[in-house]
Amino acid sequence: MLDDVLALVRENERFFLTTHLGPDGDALGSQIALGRFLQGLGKSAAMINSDDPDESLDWMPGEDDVEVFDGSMHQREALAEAEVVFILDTNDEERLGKVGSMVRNSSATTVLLDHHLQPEPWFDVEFVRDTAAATGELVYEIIDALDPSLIDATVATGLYTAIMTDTGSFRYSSVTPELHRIVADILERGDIEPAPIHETIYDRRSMPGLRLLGRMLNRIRLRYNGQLGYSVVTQRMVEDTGASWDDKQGFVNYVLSIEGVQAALLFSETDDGSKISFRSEADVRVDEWARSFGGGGHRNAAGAYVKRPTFEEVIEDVVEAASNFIEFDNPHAPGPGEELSPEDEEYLETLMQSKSSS
Ligand SMILES: [Mn+2]
Repeated sequence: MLDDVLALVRENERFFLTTHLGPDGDALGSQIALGRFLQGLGKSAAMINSDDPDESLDWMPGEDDVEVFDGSMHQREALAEAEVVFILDTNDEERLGKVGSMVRNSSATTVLLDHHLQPEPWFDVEFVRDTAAATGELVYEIIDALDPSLIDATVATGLYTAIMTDTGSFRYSSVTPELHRIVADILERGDIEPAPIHETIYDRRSMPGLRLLGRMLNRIRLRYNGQLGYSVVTQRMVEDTGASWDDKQGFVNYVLSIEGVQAALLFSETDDGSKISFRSEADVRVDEWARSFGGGGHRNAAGAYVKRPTFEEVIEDVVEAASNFIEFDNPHAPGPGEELSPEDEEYLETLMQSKSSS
């Protein structure tokens, strides 16, 4: 509950903040905003994660205060001395990486600030709302209740980035008039402009990244009468284009943007299996479907990691399972783009490639 969190902030002096592996805009933005706010209250706040954030976030003010866990003495001290540990934007020990078990076993009061479904049971205090647009929204509520005058440009940039990135730039169903009022307050108090933040995050695609996007778009397939779309990023595609794995961020949204598509999947090939991103339109849920493959997440955005011998097998299994979780309209009628078999498409793609390279 919010009140419990407010009391903990008022009554304690030493805080430790951590978030999930591969910190995204919401994870890092929420962490910096809350850490900076606590420091503004005159408290100590160590920000330590198991992993570096995505490169697209290295410009964020306050990012230098966030450390990657390296086992050093001062980091261990920071955790040992902390009275309160905040876990942000994940409710899953494993997703915290190396820091996970240390945090779970620490003598501090552990506080979960999060908007994912089905939290693990080990947190002492939970401030969780799965309808919140972002963890950043919850952090704003804490700050707003304690001392909103401490929202400076750093806090504001963190909160804005958190909310903007987790709402697909304010277009998901989690976006409400109230959220816009919160964002307006953040912009005013921090005296920051939104445009440069959007540009730094979204307009920094690399050429190899765009080529990878092109390859991914070429491989999109539709099923269930055009209501399910899926595509792949193979290790070969990444090597051929010279792209990095980070470049595929947001790719699945292109698949979901196809007219008629209600649910979209992106399969990324890894050394020992497949990483799957699930996305869906507002009234279609994908979280249970992801969970059935050992993953989890939100109603409209979830993920899973499947270790299987062949990539193709994973794709087949997950696509086949779709109809157990989603009610498609007239699923067996052939939809647009379903006339060619994957083999035919593959063959045409090879033809096109040999033409362009000759
Ligand atoms: Mn989030």
